[in-house]
Amino acid sequence: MRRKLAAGNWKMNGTKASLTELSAMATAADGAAEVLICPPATLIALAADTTPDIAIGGQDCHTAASGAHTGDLSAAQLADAGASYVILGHSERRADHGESDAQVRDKTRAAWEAGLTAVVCVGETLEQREHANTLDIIGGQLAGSIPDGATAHRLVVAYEPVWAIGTGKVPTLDQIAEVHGFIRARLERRFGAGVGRSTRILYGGSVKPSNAVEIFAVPNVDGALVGGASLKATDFGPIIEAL
Ligand code: G2H
Repeated sequence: MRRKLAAGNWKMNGTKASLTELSAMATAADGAAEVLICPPATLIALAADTTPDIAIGGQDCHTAASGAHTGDLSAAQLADAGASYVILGHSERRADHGESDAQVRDKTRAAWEAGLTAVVCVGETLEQREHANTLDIIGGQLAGSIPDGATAHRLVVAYEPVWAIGTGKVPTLDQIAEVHGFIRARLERRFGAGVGRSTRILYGGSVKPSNAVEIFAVPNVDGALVGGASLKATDFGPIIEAL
């Protein structure tokens, strides 16, 4: 049985004042679904201290455990601040910082060593979808970004079509079903049926209260990675309740 997960990615948004949203979000959670918020790193410790009912995560980590890497954060530091998850390989990291699949794989390994669950993101661009090689792209990202040794406890996969992120455009339900089914099959093939069937696969990209119910009804959708609509409890609360 896969426990549903509503994950909020605050990206570079939020200040200490934003944390007042968390208690209202916790109210929407009835305990059946898991709620995760990944705030900017400046807020992780405070968020973890103030809201025990919500899991807290980072948005990136370095491949190394410590060292001379100005401005970076290690997975161990995220864990020390109270994080239990970290988002890795988000398309904004891949585009803005040139992150490769191999780097995402090494970061995932570092996250596991620190005891964090990695939310590994994959997704095609519009050009890739229009050239009909979406599944090839996703297959390559999965193979390159996830290290050997995945378990359902330490891995969550997020399918985020790049063209749907922050644009208001959402794939059809059939398109979501096709990619999530493909990801499930790849996880089963590589890690075995037990791990493959119990690993959660999230959909991400312009999830809103108005489309959450129908997206969550798609086979192999175990929750969502939500950006803009995770900043306010008035938006994220109904998404949590739709799970
Ligand atoms: C995709 C998503 C969160 P949004 O990046 O990871 O953002 O919901 O704003 O499209």
